[in-house]
Formats: sequence, structure tokens, C-alpha cells
Amino acid sequence: MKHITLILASVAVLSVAGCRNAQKPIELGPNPFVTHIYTADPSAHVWEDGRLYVYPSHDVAPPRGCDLMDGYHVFSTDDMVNWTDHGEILHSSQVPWGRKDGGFMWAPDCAYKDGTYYFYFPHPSGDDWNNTWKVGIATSKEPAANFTVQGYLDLGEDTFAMIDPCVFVDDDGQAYFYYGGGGRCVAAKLKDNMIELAEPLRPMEGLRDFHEATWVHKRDGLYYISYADNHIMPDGSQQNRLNYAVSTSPYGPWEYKGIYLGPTGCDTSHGSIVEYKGEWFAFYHNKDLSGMGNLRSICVDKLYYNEDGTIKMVEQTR
Ligand code: FUB
Repeated sequence: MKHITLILASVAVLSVAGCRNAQKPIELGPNPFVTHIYTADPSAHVWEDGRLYVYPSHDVAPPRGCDLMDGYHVFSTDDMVNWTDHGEILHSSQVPWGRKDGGFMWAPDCAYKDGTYYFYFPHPSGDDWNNTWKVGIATSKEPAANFTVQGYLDLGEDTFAMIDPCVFVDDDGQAYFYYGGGGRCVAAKLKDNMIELAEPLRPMEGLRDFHEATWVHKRDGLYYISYADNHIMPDGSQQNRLNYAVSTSPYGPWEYKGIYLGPTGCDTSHGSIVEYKGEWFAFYHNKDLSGMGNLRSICVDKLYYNEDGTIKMVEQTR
């Protein structure tokens, strides 16, 4: 009898220990999760301090297209519910080579290497804004403060729609730079200094109906590229969706897989996919806060994969 009691007691201890190790699923708060300013184009990363940081662009009211977007705030969390606004990390007036009227601080991204955070932001250098884009680089020793503009990437002469930089750092530490706008998506390795290309840009093959908003992530050894398409609604309005394709290489060629985020109400769509505390999340923007497509707000929902690695449609929660 004593023996049986002992066995039962050990089973009980094991199952309590098992429970302790299993992580409780994260419960998300309401969307949009930033409501005191307008935000768009969220690039999410988890850095070494264990927090999740979001680098969005900042829509300005009253909107004039996307012309007046003038600077970047950074947000972070450690529970996906309570978010800290770290304030403005960069303003167009701090960009020495930027266009004199400012604005046009469009979708950014951030990368980390060897103790430095590299913030990549698209900004035009002239009045002919869509033909004078540059991808600026600001650096800091901190993820959300004290960024200083270092210059811009030399991406060649063809600067039309040179927007939406995305930097993916692979498991071996090699960084890949992507940009995509106006239907073109290209990529190249970055040098170790993270501010120069290591090779010529090459086109990303296999993407279907690519518009802009490139994001690259990796899961179980497979590379995923996601991007906005040119989707038109039955009523004739533009409402882009987020599509994705996969490859065994960060350069592609890419195998198109479909749409993972439907229309959000905005004409543009732009998002990122990131793993945090054992779960996957899709960041995107909608217009719920303002009712206006150019006054956008960042949102997050859970992202689930099928057994075969394909992505399930994201449920957009409110
Ligand atoms: O926010 C300005 C631009 O709108 C971004 O660069 C595009 O991706 C689109 O979201």
C-alpha cells in the first residue's frame, strides 16, 4: 500500500512540474494596440533583452496622402499587452541629405549586429520624391533611443520607388538587405559593417502580383517572404492584401503560396511576422481608429502554420 502511495505521489509531482514548464498561451489585448498616435508599417523584432520591439512609421493628421509622415516612434512590450512608447527616435529634420520639406519617412526596419542597432529608413533627397529615394541608416547602441544618421546605402542609380527596406539576419549572422516598391523586389547580402552591399542587387523571382512591403522570416529552415499585392475590391477601391512565398534560400527563387492577411480597410497593407515566447505573431495596420486609409494604426494577431509549413489566414481581431 505504501509503495502505491509513493508512486502516485511521484506521478503527481511530475505532472505539477510538467504544468510548470508548459507556457500559458499569450492573451492579446484589443487592436489597434497603439491609440495615442497613428502608426503604420510595423516591423517587429525580438532583441537580446527579451523584449519585442516594433518599428513602425507614423501617420500624421490631417493626412495628405503619405506625404507628411515625419518621424519614427518605437514601441516595446514583454507581454504583448502592455506597450511602452519610447518616443520619437528620428525626425526628417535630422536627415542631412533629406528633402528640404521633410515628410516621407516611410516604412522602416531595424537590425542588430555585434552590439549596434541599425535603423534603415526610406526617405527622398529631392522634391521629385518618388525618383529620389534613398535608404538611410541610423545607428545606436540602444534599441529605442539615441539613433544617429550615418548616411545611406549605395543602391545604384535607379532610385524610383526605392522604399520599404527589410533586413533579415540569418542564423549564421549573414545579413540580407531587401527593398521593394513599384512592383520591384530585390535583395543582396550586406557587408559585416551593415551599411554597404556586399554584392549587386538581384531580383526576387517567383513572387506573384508584388507591390511593396517586403518582410523575410525563417521557420524550421524554410525562408518566407511576405509582401503586399495590388488587390482591388469589387467596388473598385484598392485594398492590398499580404501574400507570401517560400524558398530554401533567402534569395529565392520563391514558390508562391497565397494570401495570409486579407484586406484591412486601408488601401495599403504592410506587416511583419515574428516569433515571441514560443508563438508566432502577424503585425499589420488597419484604419479602425480614424476611419481613414491614410491615418493607420498598428495591430497584432496570432499567426498559425499548417503541418506542411503553409500559413493559415490570420484572423483580424478587434
Ligand atoms: O507608409 C508609407 C508607405 O505606405 C509604405 O512605405 C508602404 O509600404 C505603404 O504602407
